Amino acid sequence: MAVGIFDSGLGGLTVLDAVSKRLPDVPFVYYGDNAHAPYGVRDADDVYNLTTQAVERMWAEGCDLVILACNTASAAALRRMQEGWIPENKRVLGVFVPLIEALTERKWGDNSPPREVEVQHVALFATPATVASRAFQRELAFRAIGVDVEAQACGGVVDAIEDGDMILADALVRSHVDALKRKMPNPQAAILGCTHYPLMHDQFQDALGADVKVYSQANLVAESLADYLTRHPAMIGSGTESKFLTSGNPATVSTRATQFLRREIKFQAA
Ligand code: DGN
Repeated sequence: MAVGIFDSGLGGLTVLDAVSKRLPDVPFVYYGDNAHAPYGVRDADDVYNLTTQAVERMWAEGCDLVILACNTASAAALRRMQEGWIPENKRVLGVFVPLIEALTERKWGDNSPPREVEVQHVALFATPATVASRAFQRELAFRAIGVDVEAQACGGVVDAIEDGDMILADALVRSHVDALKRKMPNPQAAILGCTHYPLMHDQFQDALGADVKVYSQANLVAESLADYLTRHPAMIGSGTESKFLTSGNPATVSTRATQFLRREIKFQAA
């Protein structure tokens, strides 16, 4: 048994990296659905079906707790899964709530009514599917009032990063930030709502300007998971080593993952 980390492909490795640093003694099973990536351009039903299949695969590995590290899956599938699909003894958590709790300065599980918060103008950068879902705005509305969110679908950035073309990724980030600023000239905070964007954190910060607070997910998810496991220690599991599974070709995915994370990662067939 171990904690499961799911992503459509490689991007969730940014989350895996942060949680492994924060929780070095916890074994993880990472599952990348590389055969069906990217999810960011798929419709909501498709993302839901792929995500539920992947979560069932992780349950078969003994992962009673699964983190959907993928924003697109969290946005398009998580609420629907939580409405009766998940059995009593399992948990599936997403990546939006830790981010929104940080933005709204709430503690984990604070279910008090929505209230006014300090930030009023928030820029959201995410994949087209995440932006179309409006899941971020919906989750935010449960916790805060009076926040104006302007979303920018950042087409092309995930592919450029996965192709290792950082010059193109940089140019795309700058053009998406320019497009956002035409709609919202003075955001106070920016949310990087995609697993890949922490790798472009400095470029987003540079294009947005130093006075915009940029929220990146990986570390916030790691803190939130550490807090959750303190309260639910049985979910930690008893395995010893982390394991990496992929629905794609293990050799190809291992090579790309090693480049992506700049440390050796060896995937097995799921
Ligand atoms: N993992 C996806 C996300 O966080 O939205 C990005 C990759 C993709 O499937 N487009």
